[in-house]
Amino acid sequence: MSIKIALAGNPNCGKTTLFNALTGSNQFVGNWPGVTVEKKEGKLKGDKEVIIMDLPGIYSLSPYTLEEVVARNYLISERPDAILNIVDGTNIERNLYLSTQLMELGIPVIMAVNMIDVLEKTGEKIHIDKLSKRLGCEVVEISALKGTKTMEAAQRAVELAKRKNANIPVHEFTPEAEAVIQAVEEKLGLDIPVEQKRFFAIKLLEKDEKIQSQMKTIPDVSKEIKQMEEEFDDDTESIITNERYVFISSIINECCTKNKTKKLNTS
Ligand code: BGO
Repeated sequence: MSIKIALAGNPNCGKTTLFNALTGSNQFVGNWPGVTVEKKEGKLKGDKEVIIMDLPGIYSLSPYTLEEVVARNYLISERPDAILNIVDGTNIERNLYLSTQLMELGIPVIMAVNMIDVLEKTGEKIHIDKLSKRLGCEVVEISALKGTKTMEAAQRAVELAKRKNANIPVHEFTPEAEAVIQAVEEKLGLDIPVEQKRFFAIKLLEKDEKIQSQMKTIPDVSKEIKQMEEEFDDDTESIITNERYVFISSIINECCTKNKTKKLNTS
């Protein structure tokens, strides 16, 4: 049986460079069914049993762009064995917004922090042990361009896929938000496996109507939405976005340090 690893990340994070490095000429390019979004998959160099699926570059798992919908429908319905989440280390705060969402899907995630060659030059440091602990997932530093640790990242994704252990999201929003998410989770039907409940509960709270096509039973969560909007005096989508950014900024404060003395030498 082959192992499927999905490559997910923001546009410009180096995903194509990594995909090419991992698959070489073993690539198949087509379109996602019904849409003109490019679909690329390839076999991992040296291990033909491992399929790398290159998802479209996206900033979020929201329903606003074709790319986001294609990527999340694939992740939800096809359920790859693991997600290799590539993040641009020079822009990590923005990239983690997607990462926190990927980790709610109940699929094992490993994070590859890319552009490490640039960080070495600027003197910025990402403390990957701390980052790994805060996110509850393995983290590896890579340079897709230079080929540094790219194969190691893929091998670790394969090992993770074989272990089949989904990450348990360690991040928590404020207790008030968590209580509402919990209440929605309890209303979800048996068609939603336990490890995916957080993802679907948050999507329902965000009033994401497109997600309903992925669910057999759709609970009425209008009471929970009203409660949350009254408590936070905002709309639920903005509340959840804000909760994510608060969590991400606490991670950045703890895990990233800038070196003010070193400057990027562009020559
Ligand atoms: C150009 N290190 C460095 N330094 N650059 C990297 C790395 C890395 O580890 N990984 C990727 N890049 P994509 P998406 C470019 O194309 O893979 C660079 O969108 C240029 N092009 O080389 O395309 C990579 O698939 C002219 O840069 O990302 C590429 O996720 C001048 O990041 C860019 C400078 O990589 C995006 C860069 C004509």
